[in-house]
Amino acid sequence: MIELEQYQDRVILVGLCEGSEEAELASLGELSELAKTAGAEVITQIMQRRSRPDPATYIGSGKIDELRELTESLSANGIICDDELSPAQMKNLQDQLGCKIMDRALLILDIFAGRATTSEGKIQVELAQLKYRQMRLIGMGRSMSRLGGGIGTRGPGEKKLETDRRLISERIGVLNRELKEVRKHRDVIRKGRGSLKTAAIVGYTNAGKSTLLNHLTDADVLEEDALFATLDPTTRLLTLPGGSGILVTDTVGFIRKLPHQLIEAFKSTLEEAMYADIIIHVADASNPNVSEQMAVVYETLHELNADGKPTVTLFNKQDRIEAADAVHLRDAHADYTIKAAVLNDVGLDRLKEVLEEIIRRDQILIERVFPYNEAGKTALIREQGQLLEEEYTDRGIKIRAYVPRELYGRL
Ligand SMILES: Nc1nc2c(ncn2[C@@H]2O[C@H](COP(=O)(O)OP(=O)(O)OP(=O)(O)O)[C@@H](O)[C@H]2O)c(=O)[nH]1
Ligand SMILES: [Mg+2]
Repeated sequence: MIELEQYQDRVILVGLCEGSEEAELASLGELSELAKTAGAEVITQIMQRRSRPDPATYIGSGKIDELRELTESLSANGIICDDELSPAQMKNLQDQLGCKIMDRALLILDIFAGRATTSEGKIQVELAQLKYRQMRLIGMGRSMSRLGGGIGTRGPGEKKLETDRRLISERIGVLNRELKEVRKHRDVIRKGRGSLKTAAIVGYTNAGKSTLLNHLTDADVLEEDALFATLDPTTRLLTLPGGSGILVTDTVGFIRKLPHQLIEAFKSTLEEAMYADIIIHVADASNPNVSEQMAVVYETLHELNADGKPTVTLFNKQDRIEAADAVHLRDAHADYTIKAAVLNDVGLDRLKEVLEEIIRRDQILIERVFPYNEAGKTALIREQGQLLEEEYTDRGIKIRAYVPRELYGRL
């Protein structure tokens, strides 16, 4: 039997330091995690201070010489830039360095491709990959078929790596139509939920979103110390202490510089956040960059038109930090903030209370006696509202309950 040697990217990371050095180092640290997740070996990283990327080559010419020497002496076979490269930048770097040039967007797409399991997830990733490739056909086509493996060659679209523009746009058309069907289907499901309130769990990748859904309900979603463990949304019914129900959805995590092709393609998944009544934002308080990560989450929500909803922020993983470090955490976007360690069920009771409070804002308290021939109405209240008291008297059923505004009208 012939064993094919596994191709591995041995890469050098390249970042631009436009603002603070600390921020760029954090960003490069994350890029390194992404690269490892995608199966590459990170050999070293370099950083150049510039106010903005060189439009032709991303980094300056002196840095390119330095990089060429490094690549040779360390026998690296790839470069990963921390920002999305334009097709021209990619081509020029490729010509001048003679090795495989990748960027952050390509890495993230590659990881998503490896993680997609449902047909919806696969369609979305393939679409995002094709759009990314379509833009860069000139720069990447030949080199990718020559290298024949590693990052950028994985995923649902792998077999269709032909560099034919026409084929790619035809395929994009097909995928777009498939996605439209998926969206329609999701729409129907959403409408079928009736007047039940919905909450979307959002947050930076690896913050603990899936762990939260699992500990609130018995969802059994994969939780893992890895970037982008979850791609497909999972929705479960959570019954709050007062008896009312709320649908909670766990979904894909955010990251800085998330490729716009992905956001575009993942709209049908991310719509769960767009249509939710309440946002539950999980932040990893033990991460030194938590403030920046939270900012990224709000920017992405804004891009999705999902901002401005009642928001609860969980400062998660409190078990990992000293109490003194936690005092400084603030979230101006949130209506409520809760210190939590969802892995140990800390903060969950408070979260449920808060969710109840938010739902109640939209509800009206009624106290009334319903004659026995109107028992159907009391059933509706039990289903959609929050029953506080129920008493069977000779005049009928005496009820004290919170009911949704729409239901109040019908009573
Ligand atoms: N120490 C500690 N670890 C936690 C806590 N909550 C979650 N984790 C861990 O954090 C890691 C990521 O958790 P997930 O629930 O998979 O995170 P996620 O936000 O769903 O991540 P993605 O799906 O990748 O975006 C796992 O290893 C969890 O066990 C916590 O309260 N304390
Ligand atoms: Mg998850």
